[in-house]
Amino acid sequence: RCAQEFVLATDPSSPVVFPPLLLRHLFEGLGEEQKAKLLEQAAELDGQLPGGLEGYVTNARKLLKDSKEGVNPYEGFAPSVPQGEHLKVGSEDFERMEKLGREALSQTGFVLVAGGLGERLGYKGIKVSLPLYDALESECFLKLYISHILYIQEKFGKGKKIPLAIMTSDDTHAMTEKLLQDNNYFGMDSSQLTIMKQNKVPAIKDSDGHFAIKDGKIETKPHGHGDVHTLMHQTGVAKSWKDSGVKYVVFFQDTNGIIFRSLPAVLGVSVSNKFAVNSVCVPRTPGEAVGGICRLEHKDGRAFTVNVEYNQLDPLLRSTEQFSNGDVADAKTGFSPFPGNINVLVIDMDSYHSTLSSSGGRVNEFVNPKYADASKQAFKSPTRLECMMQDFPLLLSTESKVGFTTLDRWICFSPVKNNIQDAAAKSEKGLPPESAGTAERDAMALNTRMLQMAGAKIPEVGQAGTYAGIKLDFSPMVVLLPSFGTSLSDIKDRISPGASIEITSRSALVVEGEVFFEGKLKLDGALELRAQPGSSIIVKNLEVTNSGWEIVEVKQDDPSATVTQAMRGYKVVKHETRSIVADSEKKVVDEA
Ligand code: UGB
Repeated sequence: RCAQEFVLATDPSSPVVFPPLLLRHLFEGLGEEQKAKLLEQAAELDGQLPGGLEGYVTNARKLLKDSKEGVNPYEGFAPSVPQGEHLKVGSEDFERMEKLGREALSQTGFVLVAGGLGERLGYKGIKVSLPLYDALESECFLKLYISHILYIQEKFGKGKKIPLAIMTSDDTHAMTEKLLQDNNYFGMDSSQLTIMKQNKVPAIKDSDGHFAIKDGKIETKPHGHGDVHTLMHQTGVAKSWKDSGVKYVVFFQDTNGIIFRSLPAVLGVSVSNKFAVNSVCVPRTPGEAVGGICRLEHKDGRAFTVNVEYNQLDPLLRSTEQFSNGDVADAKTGFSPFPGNINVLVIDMDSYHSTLSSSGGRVNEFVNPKYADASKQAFKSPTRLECMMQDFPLLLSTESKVGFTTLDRWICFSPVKNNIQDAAAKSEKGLPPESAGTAERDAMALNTRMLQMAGAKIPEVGQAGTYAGIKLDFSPMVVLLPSFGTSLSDIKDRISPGASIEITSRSALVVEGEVFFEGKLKLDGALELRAQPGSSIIVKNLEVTNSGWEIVEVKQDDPSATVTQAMRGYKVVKHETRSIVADSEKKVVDEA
């Protein structure tokens, strides 16, 4: 059938045989050489797609038909608010979960999904190369994540290397490899790191599932973060991690710089509840671009707990009697009743591995075409099938326990997703701006609160201003680098019960490595305490007063502003800094 209907387009002796009708339209008007090139590309795509080109097109046609006919993917399902764990940072429960989680860290592997180009952010480089803090340019997201893993390995790894897998894409692969190589893998042993590249999938130009052509080739587009599960299976990473004793796999996103702070507690929740999948959630502002976790129950008895993506939540709720107002706030809390999914998943390895083996890790695909007109035949621009990593629970057997952990937003979620103009518009509407500036502000506020909860006297309010339309109330500029500690318990371990730490609102403090506060610290200005690997600093008595650091507005057209300063609308100017560094020794600071 293939030979008859399709090979007419190419050299009959070609060993490449494709399903009929898939590509024939692409060959119209092409010369033999162009046809051969196109076929070569098609053969490559055919090999890359788990179900081949035929599987891809078959699913695309079905999904496009459903989309054209307005089929509701949740037809027959009633949504309700699911039960889950709610943890208050600093509560007894939180402490208990952190303790449990710390014990499980040596059996954990981490997976970073970093294939997204970040079109909403409009940054040319890879997002993981961005600095979280303006004052510390070298502390890019990737370095922060790896430093947290190395800290965890050192303290809780029980001599084991903790593995990290990074999913890249054609858009990010070369730049990610270069960033790692140029920086010597940020201190990580390359043997514990795996990079898995996701492939793009054919773009589709109309409701019949015809592929789009660009520059003589089949146009391709990203397939979504759901590819991570297929890759964990295909590359054998999941199996080799399981064989080496990994019991929990943590998936996280590219620009959520604070996420590691909450992971030990979240892991504890997975351990204590024996969750197959545990999604980290935050109270969700209605209308914000995070999915909502819903319990979906069908009349026929099917029921599951899963993320409903932000563009689908409102129509789903409106189609019901109970939530007929759509995606609106609960009057009592001011938040959506549905927990907001921040796409951090902790998956139990046994469930993960067995589900990958039975499903190949292929999560549900969906399509979201923007139609050119009411006939719903052609699209404004080519679309493609996509998939999401948070749909993994749909592959699990029904008896698996799927849960979630809702945490205060400040301890787990502040990504960099939007360019400064869009962020300002979101801020205006009361939605989280999710910009470079808000991520930095939130990271410093988190560090400040952690010090406070560990016993320091430090106000939560520092400098405030409006930068490129975004109002930012900063805390003191506190940076606790991962080598100083990850979780709240880690930070508490650094401060002796008898220590007295007083920091003023205009102060800046950077702490790196094995630093211990045993006596008095009084800070009114800027101080850096940096203990390099193999050294330590013990603060017994220290008083610092200087002119410190200042947050200064940067105009969008200021030619002297760096790209990352323009993204924030401000920069940190360092007037004066007291710096105490230990290179290889134990340094006791006692300036009484
Ligand atoms: N990513 C890939 O690795 N490959 C891809 O093909 C695409 C993305 P976005 P979005 O945190 O607030 C998600 O684009 O649309 C990586 C959830 O679906 O930032 O904001 C990419 O590099 C949503 O429910 O996702 O939506 C990045 O690390 C909510 O949780 C990650 O995937 C939302 O994130 C997310 O990519 C959120």
